[in-house]
Amino acid sequence: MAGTKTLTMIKPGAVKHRHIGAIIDMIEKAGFRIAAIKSVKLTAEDAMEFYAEHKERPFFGELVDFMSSGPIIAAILLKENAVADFRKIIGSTDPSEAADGTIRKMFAISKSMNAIHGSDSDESAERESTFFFSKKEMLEKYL
Ligand code: RTP
Ligand code: MG
Repeated sequence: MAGTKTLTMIKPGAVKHRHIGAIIDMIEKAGFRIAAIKSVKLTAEDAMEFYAEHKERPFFGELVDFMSSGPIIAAILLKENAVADFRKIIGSTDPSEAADGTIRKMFAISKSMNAIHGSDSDESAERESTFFFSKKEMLEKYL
């Protein structure tokens, strides 16, 4: 089934401030199923690989430092139209522009430390899921 999967990371700031439970609650209440989930700490090399598309951007160094600064939660989420619907509930990259009730509006500290990631396309969701999870871990029993 196309368009049913997205990959999220609860970023280091939100984990440090103990917002994991509140964020997962919002994700489930929005209709997503958690197909796989783990706590990991990225190395700087991991973060560079994950965000390679941004390597020429001025914020890349800051992004890599932040994403490797502490543990994150990575999860595969399932829902129809998952990529677009998830980006709606996380809100704009910059929390000052994020709509009320979105995860970034509630939990982001700044544009760099913006609480959560969501894949930007079905292709990214596939690549990012494989980055974190083996085939065995990718339970798709809800599909
Ligand atoms: P993400 O990939 O993390 O879900 O975020 P996004 O699609 O909303 O934004 P993207 O353009 O892909 O940027 C990736 C992450 O880089 C950081 N960023 N900092 N300081 C800045 O100007 C800036 N711009 C982007 C954010 O952490 C953003 O989520
Ligand atoms: Mg992005």
